[in-house]
Amino acid sequence: MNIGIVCYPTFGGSGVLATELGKALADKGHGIHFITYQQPVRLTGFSANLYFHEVRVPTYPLFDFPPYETALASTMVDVVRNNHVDLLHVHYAIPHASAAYMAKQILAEEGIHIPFITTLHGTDITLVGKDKTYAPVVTFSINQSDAITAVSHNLREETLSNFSITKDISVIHNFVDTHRFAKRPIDAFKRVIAPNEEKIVLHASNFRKVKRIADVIHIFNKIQQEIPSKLLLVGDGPERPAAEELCRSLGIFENTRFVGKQQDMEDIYAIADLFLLPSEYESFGLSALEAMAAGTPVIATNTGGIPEVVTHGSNGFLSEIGDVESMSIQAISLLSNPALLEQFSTAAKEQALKFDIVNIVPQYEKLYAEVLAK
Ligand code: GMT
Repeated sequence: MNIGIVCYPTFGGSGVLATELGKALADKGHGIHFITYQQPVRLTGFSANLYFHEVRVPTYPLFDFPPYETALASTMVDVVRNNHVDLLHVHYAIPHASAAYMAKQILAEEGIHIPFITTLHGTDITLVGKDKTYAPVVTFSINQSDAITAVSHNLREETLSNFSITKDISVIHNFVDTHRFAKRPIDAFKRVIAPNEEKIVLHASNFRKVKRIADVIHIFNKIQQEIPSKLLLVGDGPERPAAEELCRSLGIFENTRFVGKQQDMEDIYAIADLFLLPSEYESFGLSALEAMAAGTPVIATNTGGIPEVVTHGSNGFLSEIGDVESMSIQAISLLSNPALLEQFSTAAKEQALKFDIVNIVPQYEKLYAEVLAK
């Protein structure tokens, strides 16, 4: 099959998932055409089956807001016309689903039928999508999709309760390449972060409000009072300056390390003892799954799709949103008990296997075949 994948090219979960899906499909012999405004961050290395088509958005003095959606739809039309693309798979509804609908209508005028699948990832539904500024277009374009998928049962329910959806939504969970993430720790790297063999507590995100970074820091503050430990913070975003300031005001800046956006996440998860994800909401929590694949147990909130990934008391612990006290107690109980930490680490790896790339990617291929057979 030749598939056009539309996604955000950034470090966010939807872009990462879409890129990993495209790479896995290319490895299986499909022709994959990424269509987005810059090379996706995880699209590294060469594959004969992978193509990247940049969406260029010409500026003009009249445009206070350059019309990306129009440029995207036009690029989709061009890529489909010239590359025998069989279907479009758009990740994150806004504005990708409505651009795909527009491209589909334009191509229909030329006698080309191009179905499109929309994968809902989370904030496109739970935060941005249900804002009334966007909701009518989001609802319409989701309903016009030839198939819809959500990354968790929770996100499926959220979508059905917030929008008038007239079609079925299939659940296809996030996935991870467990082989790639089961790496041995690089000792030299570990010593840079924890020179005196301190425990390494990790958080990785886009530092948005929904991630509750202040909770990460307050949890770590309590941990480091009991256990020699370091906090490694990966990623960047609007909440980072406030997070750094909070570390300074709590007097723990020396024990924290903000390393910004990183490519080789498998090396980072490999050196971590514990992963913190105290989010307000996660449709799934791809970062938690990647941590688990590396054998790192997760302390998270009992929200959204996280309970579909993290099992309380087995491979991690789940608490109510904002319950910093419980999350710190659970973290300390794990970090202070090597046998328990090892048990949770083994269970985390086993749980990640359920979401292995080899189990999930065929679900997308099956859906593609069904859509094309219609
Ligand atoms: O906020 C993020 O984590 C980024 C966001 C995105 O759309 O790029 O991630 C969402 O999609 C991921 C992949 O499907 C999910 O694993 C994340 O849980 C989800 N984030 C939220 O729901 C907040």
